[in-house]
Amino acid sequence: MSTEFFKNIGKIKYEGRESDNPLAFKWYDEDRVVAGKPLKEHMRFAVAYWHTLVNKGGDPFGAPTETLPWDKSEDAITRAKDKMDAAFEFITKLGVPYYCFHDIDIVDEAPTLSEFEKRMHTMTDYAKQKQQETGVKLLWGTSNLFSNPRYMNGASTNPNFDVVAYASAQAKIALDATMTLDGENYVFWGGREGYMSLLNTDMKREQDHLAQFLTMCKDYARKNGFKGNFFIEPKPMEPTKHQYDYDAATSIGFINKYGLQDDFKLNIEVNHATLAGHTFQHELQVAANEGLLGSIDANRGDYQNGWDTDQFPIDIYEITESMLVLLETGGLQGGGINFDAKVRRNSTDLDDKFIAHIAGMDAFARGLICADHVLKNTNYKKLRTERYASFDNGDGAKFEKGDLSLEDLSKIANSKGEPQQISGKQELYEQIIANAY
Ligand code: XUL
Ligand code: CO
Repeated sequence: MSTEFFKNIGKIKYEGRESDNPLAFKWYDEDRVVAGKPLKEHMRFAVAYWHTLVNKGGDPFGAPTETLPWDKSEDAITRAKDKMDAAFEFITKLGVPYYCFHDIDIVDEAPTLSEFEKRMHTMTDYAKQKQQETGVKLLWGTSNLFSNPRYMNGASTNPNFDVVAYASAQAKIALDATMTLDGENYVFWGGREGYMSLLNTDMKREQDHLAQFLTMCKDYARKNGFKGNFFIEPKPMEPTKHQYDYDAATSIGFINKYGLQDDFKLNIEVNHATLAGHTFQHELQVAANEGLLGSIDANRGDYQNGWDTDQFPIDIYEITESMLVLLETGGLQGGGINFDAKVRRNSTDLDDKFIAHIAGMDAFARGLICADHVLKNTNYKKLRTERYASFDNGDGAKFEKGDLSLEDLSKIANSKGEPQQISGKQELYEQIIANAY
């Protein structure tokens, strides 16, 4: 029997909207059917290992604030096993079906690559057993190719080939771990795949190298039977000044340019969208329009400052708009909703981690329920469809089909004269969303 780390917390239950118990769901009734399927199937929630089990609240201005009871042993493997016991206890008590990890979240790096690989084998065996015991599954694995100082000039985009080779070897270990654990997807977030200064950077060469690296990883995993999706996670900056996977549109251009469209989709993160000067819903829509909306990293930024704060999602209005995109475009392809979010540095109780996830899960459930209500019981869809009615027949329909020339349009415009002014009715749409709660 492993140690119980979250001692005063039992299985989190759904108690409904009237409950004032902070350790119960108010909206996330996992079996409630919304838009044709249970909430748990829409959401496929995941716990992010790095924020909830690893992060101790250090920031550039101060030391860690949290003492994690599973982070005590002097021995790397014992410490990793304790951490994994805590992870599976947390995930099963919360009732979340998935988790996500970076290789070095699972176990510390070792002095050599081969020792690290050995550690990873030990820990994937341990994780496999834990998954079998609990039914918890791996939504995605990834490789941390940005924290170690060796990656200060980039990983696969490093100007030094030796670093590129090292990064590739590390990615191979993480791909192996993901496959051993039947991971459903694999993520590439290129934290340092970008530049700090264009002066010392051959951008085209670096982007070619990034594509080469992604292609090799994909080929290796496919050859070894991996059937899941590869996701690129866009972010415009931080830690680099400029990250190559800047936003959804840039990443789609990259995917198409390098012929990766059959295997790669996007993992859209809220705070990355806002850092890029977009809304979350904009990024979802851009990805969905291309058939590439794979997965979500759920969090939120602080809208008064401009960095990646990774706060837990709580903004129902933003989430409702986003869930509208999700419902209208057919949902996530292969992915789920991973809480890439951390409790604040001064939230130091162990139950804060539960409270944060519960509030985030409730916010997403509530947003989805509201979005479903908007689609089913309001004028929202009809209003938007009717805005484009002039293209449904006549010359508008001919234009859409490509049956009119510029001269034809000139004739039409001259005969019709000044177009009628038609209101965009933005406030009406906003009222509909605001009244859905
Ligand atoms: C960093 C970030 C990463 C990725 C995985 O901003 O979002 O945690 O999700 O590497
Ligand atoms: Co993320």
